[in-house]
Order: sequence, then structure tokens, then C-alpha cells
Amino acid sequence: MKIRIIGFVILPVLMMSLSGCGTDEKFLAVDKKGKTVVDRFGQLQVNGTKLCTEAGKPIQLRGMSSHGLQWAGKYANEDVIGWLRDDWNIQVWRAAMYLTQGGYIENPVIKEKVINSIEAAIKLGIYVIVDWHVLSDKNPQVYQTKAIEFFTDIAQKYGSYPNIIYEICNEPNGKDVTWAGQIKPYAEAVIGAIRSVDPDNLIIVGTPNWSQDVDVAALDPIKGEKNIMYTLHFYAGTHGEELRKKAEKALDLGLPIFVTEWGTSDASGGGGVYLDKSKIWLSFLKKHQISWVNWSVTNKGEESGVLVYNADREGKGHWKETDLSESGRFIRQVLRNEIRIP
Ligand code: IDC
Repeated sequence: MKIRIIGFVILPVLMMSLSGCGTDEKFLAVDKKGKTVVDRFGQLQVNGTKLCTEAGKPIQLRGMSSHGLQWAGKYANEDVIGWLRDDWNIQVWRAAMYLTQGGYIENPVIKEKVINSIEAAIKLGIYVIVDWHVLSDKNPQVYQTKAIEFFTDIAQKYGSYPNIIYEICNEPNGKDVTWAGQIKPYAEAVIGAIRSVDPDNLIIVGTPNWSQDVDVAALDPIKGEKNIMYTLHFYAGTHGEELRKKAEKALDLGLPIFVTEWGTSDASGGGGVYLDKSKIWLSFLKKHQISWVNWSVTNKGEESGVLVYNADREGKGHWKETDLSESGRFIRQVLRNEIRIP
């Protein structure tokens, strides 16, 4: 009798552990029948401001970003990404390929880390964002020729897989780097190159001012192309209501937004962990069904990183609670639907 009661109580709790209390199955990386998110959602499409499944149902994807692949590329493998899918319930992985600071332009072999990420994501049935991580190089036109060459190659090799999401310009920045002057012309050129090979996978475009000025892009969006979204980035310790207002303005103007990077820390990647402020943001993203990816998988010891200093030095996954930072424990719980986001 006692065992029976325990069975009645514990089993359903165990079964619901990943799906959270009453959480919709659409938030699962793998559903109860063993179907992966890509099995279920298929070829993504954009309708109005919403990211939708192949069948046209609005969805919100959630997942993790790599850290700079030149520093933390050891996590861009099937063991770690598989662990993140099965234990953290990620539906999307972002491969952040810096251009400078030891990135692709200076060190082209870094591309292998992107390839490893893509191959793992295809095997695991999750989506993968191929991130051309414009940052200290500011103006995306500086390496436009390289970007076209790179994305053409990725599209030729992998464009037929629905898993692929192209992020063509992480964070354009600098006073002289404007939407109309540099970013939009760059985006149109790169989108043209990708579309001549891959007609339909999602392409995400960076916005001015470190991907914050989505309202500016919304006044002059890219025309005549389908399945385009725009990036909004925020760091909970630095950005708040003012940036959410910008996002709302852009949404009102019809701009589809994908948060390809956000952190629980301040904009430096450190400076504390701001969980209450993060929850306000997560609630905002949920309300608008905006997909998001959290920065980042690193053990360098900065607060936005999900691992504590020096944990998992070999990139094997199978992390214990003690391997996780404060941010890591929080994000894992959010992804597993164990923290209720209103
Ligand atoms: C940061 C890393 C940090 C690294 C730095 C190098 O967290 O360890 O030293 O890059 O430039 C972004 C960028 C992202 C930044 C992150 C935090 O897209 O590359 O990573 N951030 O500063 N935009 C806003 C914040």
C-alpha cells in the first residue's frame, strides 16, 4: 500500500520533471515520444513578427550560446551539446565565431568548431545558429567578402538541413556604423549570397548599436526577402525598461525579433548576476514569444558564464551541480521549466 502511494506520487512527478508542471510540450528539446525539436517543428518560417514551425504554429526557441570559439571551442562538440540538449533541454545552440581577437580572420581553422557544432546539432535534432561574430571590428562591411565566402560555403554544405540558422552580423557598433549606411547594405549582400544557395532557412540580421536599435531597423526593414529576423541583445545588469520599450516599438512596427544573445550579468559579461532583472526580461520574451539564446558556455570565471572557473577543462559535459555557476544553475532551471516565468 505504502509503495503504491509512493508510486502514485513520485512517478508522475518524475515524468513531469523535464516538462515542468503543465508546461507545453513545445518547450521540450525531445518530447515524450522521443521526437526531437527539429522532427516536430521542421523547416522554420517567419510569419509577421512570429517565428513559426513548418506547419505555421508560433513558437519560442530557447538555448545556449558557445563562448568565443577561439577560447571555448572545446565545448563545441557532440558530448557537450548533447548534454545541453538532454540535461538542460536546449532546443538551439549558437556557435559564436569571432572574426578578430584571435577569431576566424586571423585564425581560419576556427571554422572547424562551427562545423563540429553544425554536425552535432544535425545528429541531435536541434537548431544551430551560425554566428558571424562582428564585434571589435565594428563595421560588418570590413569583412563582407569573407562573410559571403563563408556563408556561401556553409549554405552549400548544410543549407538543405532545416537545423541551420544564419546569424550574419552579431553586433555592429560605432557612431559611424549606421543601419542605412553600412548594416543594411551588408545584410542585403550577404542575404543575396545565402539565398542563391539556400532559399528558406532563417537568416538573422544584427542591428545598430550592439544589436540594440531594433527600432531603427524597424523603420526601414529589408524588403522582398522571406524568413528574415532581427537581433536584439541585452545584459540584465545593464539594460532594462528602456530597451524593452525599443523592442516593443519595433514589434509594433512589425519587426520579427530573435534574441540571439543575452546575459544575466552586466554588458561586460561580468559585474554580478542579476536574476530578478533577468526574470523580468524572460517574462517579456515569453509574452512576445521571442526566441532566446543565453551567453555563454565558458569556465573562464566571468559571471555570465554557466560553468565555475576551471570546471570541465576538457569539454566533456555531464556537469554536476558544483560545476555550475550561479548563472548556470539559474539558466538550466529556466530551460528545464523548473522556474516559473510569469
Ligand atoms: C565577451 C566575453 C568576454 C570576452 C569579450 C571579448 O564575455 O569574456 O573577453 O567578449 O570581446 C557582447 C558580445 C560578446 C561579449 C559579451 C560580454 O556579443 O562577444 O562577450 N557581450 O561582454 N555584447 C554585449 C555583451
